[in-house]
Amino acid sequence: MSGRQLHLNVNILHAGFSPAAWRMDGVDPYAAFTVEHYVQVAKIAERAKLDAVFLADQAAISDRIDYRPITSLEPTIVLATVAAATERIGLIATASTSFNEPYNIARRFATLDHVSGGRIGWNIVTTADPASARNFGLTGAIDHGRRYERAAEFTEIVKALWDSWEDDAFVGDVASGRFVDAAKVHPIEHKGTHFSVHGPHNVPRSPQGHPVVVQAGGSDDGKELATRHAEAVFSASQSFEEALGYARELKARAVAYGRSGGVPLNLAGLATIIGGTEAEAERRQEELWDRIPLDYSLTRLSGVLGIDRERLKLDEKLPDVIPLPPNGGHTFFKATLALARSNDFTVRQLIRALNGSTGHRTIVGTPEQIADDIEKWFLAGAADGFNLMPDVLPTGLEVFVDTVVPILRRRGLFRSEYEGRTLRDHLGLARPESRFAIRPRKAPGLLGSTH
Ligand SMILES: Cc1cc2nc3c(=O)[nH]c(=O)nc-3n(C[C@H](O)[C@H](O)[C@@H](O)COP(=O)(O)O)c2cc1C
Repeated sequence: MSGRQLHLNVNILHAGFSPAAWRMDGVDPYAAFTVEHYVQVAKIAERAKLDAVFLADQAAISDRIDYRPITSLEPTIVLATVAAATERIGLIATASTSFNEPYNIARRFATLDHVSGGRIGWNIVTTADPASARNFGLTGAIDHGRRYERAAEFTEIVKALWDSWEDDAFVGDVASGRFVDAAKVHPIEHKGTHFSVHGPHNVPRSPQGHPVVVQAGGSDDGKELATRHAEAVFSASQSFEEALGYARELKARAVAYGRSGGVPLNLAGLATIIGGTEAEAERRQEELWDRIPLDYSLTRLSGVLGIDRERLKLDEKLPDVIPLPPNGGHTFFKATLALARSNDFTVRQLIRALNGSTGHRTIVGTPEQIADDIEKWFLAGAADGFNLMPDVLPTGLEVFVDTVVPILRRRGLFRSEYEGRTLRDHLGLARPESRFAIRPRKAPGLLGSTH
């Protein structure tokens, strides 16, 4: 294939995006806690030549564990196992910049890049969730601006550490006894507002140079971070117009920042409920809906909107004024509110439109209808690809790859074979050069350093 390519990524949201997924026929309710589940989904994605699988993360029970599975197993460890069981599929793990240290993250992802043969991506999140904050010595969510400021510095350090070994630093000359050319291994000597990291990294430069840097969070602060650092973003827009506006702004900001090549790629969240006919898809949606407790959905909605649950009256509209929660997530807040206001929904109708879940857009329809929608968004530039969230895993993904992907192929939109081996190859992203190789410093390398 040549020209712009559609990218398809699968969000392995435990048993599926629907809160009722774990209760559907044939699903193991415990699947989210077993690594076999993630391996199985990744193999289906690889069979269909999708770009990557992705794991979100939270270091807390931040959902109603009494009602549905949660984000639980640590993503980088799960994906190391998935890497061993697959060959080509990309693997993207979330790691929060608020509750980690840059050196650990640089090391963990570079190691995974070596282990997987260059298939790893890091999804940068800042974590709005107060439950996570309470597990790290805090009483509530960190201030929005401050956590993004920390994220920017954090990411800069991680990338500098990944650069700290030049590509040809390793010598391995048995005859001369020279193992590494130490002049090509550089300290980074970072002293900033949040961190002080001397470096260099203790992991040699990995196959991709940098694991692919992805970012999730579409507030102004989030867009700023993406503009500077991300090669792809996970976005959440409920409407085509909203998505187009977001995509155009993101690309324009990146160009103004001096970046080119269409980055960051915009991977829009897309939840799917598929049926052979429209009626069948709607029946499946009903079947899921019947199994979602309203109590769960109301708690979830009040969390996203940052208002007390008691203020949500099922058969009334949302309160007229709902202020942006100061330290909460902006993207899902705005997408959810826009969905409610533009359709004049009652709370019950809103929860229904969200299929009881997050602020991600859901399509309920036939494979043709879903392919049409994907094509429309892709060709108009509202998305460069999609972060797919099948209703139930693995069955919803199996249906997607067996029915929607062939249509996308027939229309010349999606690859039939992988053209490369790394996640960068799949996403069409260039391999970055080490900043130290591009701009050699006057200071000597590791051995000669006085620091
Ligand atoms: C699509 C999307 C996915 C996200 N995934 C995670 C996640 O897995 N873990 C996490 O801690 N935060 C996640 N976040 C939260 C963001 O990192 C951020 O903390 C929150 O404020 C939302 O970003 P925004 O305010 O820029 O919209 C996600 C946000 C979005 C929009």
